[in-house]
Amino acid sequence: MGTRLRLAVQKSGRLSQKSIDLLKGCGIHFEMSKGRLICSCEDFPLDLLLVRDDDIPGYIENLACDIGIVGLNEVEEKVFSTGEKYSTEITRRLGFGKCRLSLAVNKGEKVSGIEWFHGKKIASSYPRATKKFLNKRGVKAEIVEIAGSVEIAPGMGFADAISDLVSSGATLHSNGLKETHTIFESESVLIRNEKLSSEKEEILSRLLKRIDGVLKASTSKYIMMNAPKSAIEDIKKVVPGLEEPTIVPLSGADDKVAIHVVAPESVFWETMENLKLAGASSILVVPIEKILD
Ligand code: PRT
Ligand code: ZN
Repeated sequence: MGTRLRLAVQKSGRLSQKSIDLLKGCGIHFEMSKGRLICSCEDFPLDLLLVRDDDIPGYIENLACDIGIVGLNEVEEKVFSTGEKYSTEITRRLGFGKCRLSLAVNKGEKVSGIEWFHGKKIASSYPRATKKFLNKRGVKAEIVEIAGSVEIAPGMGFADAISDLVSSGATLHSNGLKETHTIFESESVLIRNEKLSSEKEEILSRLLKRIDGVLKASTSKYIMMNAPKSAIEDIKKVVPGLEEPTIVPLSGADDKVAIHVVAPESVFWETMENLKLAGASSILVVPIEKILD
């Protein structure tokens, strides 16, 4: 059996399905069965290791796995905030699992600035990243590491503040807390160890080409419309990417053309309305599955 790349993904949790969907979009398929922690791919030299997200940065750092899909928050905490040398790199931002690590306090507290946290007790599952953030700003606080349900700590009188992941803010709100400072923004990322063999580098670069195709396609749309020739210049100004559209003659209508273009941003109703105002008609916006430049 030739060289295979080993990829760690979250076994079950918020990032699992999207990670698998991304691989499927890349044409990579696995036979997944309950209880199995390693799956081999038949149509690509890749093995999948299904693990807890907390363990993924460590696996990559120690070369137990070559690459991994994990929240940037885990990489910040387990690798970048340790103060030690590391050989983990962020290769791609994947755009799903977006959230932020934030400081939060009881709603009634008046927090004028970051100095408020000086001498306070902060509960967090991200003690290193929180400490790094506060130290940089000259704030010394006591950080108490707790694994889960961080948001109940202030209400129980166990801490003055928390630092926790936030996405909609509903959890903070329902626990009587308010966000005061963002420590960092997070999303799922593809990480790699910088020390891979040339055979593995070659497999990774093939995989990255496919991932880029899927990511680019997910943020692009294919737009088709009809328009009078005289409106082409105005239409080009409406959507980025319309500078070089494909223009196709329409049979039986000398003064009209069909315009086709891949637009690098989501096309919303407003854009379509603006295209119409510029003279376009029969506007069709369709999703793109893959792009290979
Ligand atoms: O079992 P395993 O250890 O693998 O999973 P886990 O339970 O540790 O992680 P999981 O599946 O909950 O989350 C995996 C990753 O999803 C995280 O590491 C983040 O990168 C990302 N992510 C995105 C989030 C959230 N959004 C999120 N909102 N992870 C957790 N939350 C929690 C947060 O901790 C808080 O309790 O959701 C609550 C806040 O949500 P809102 O919407 O009320 O603000
Ligand atoms: Zn976890």
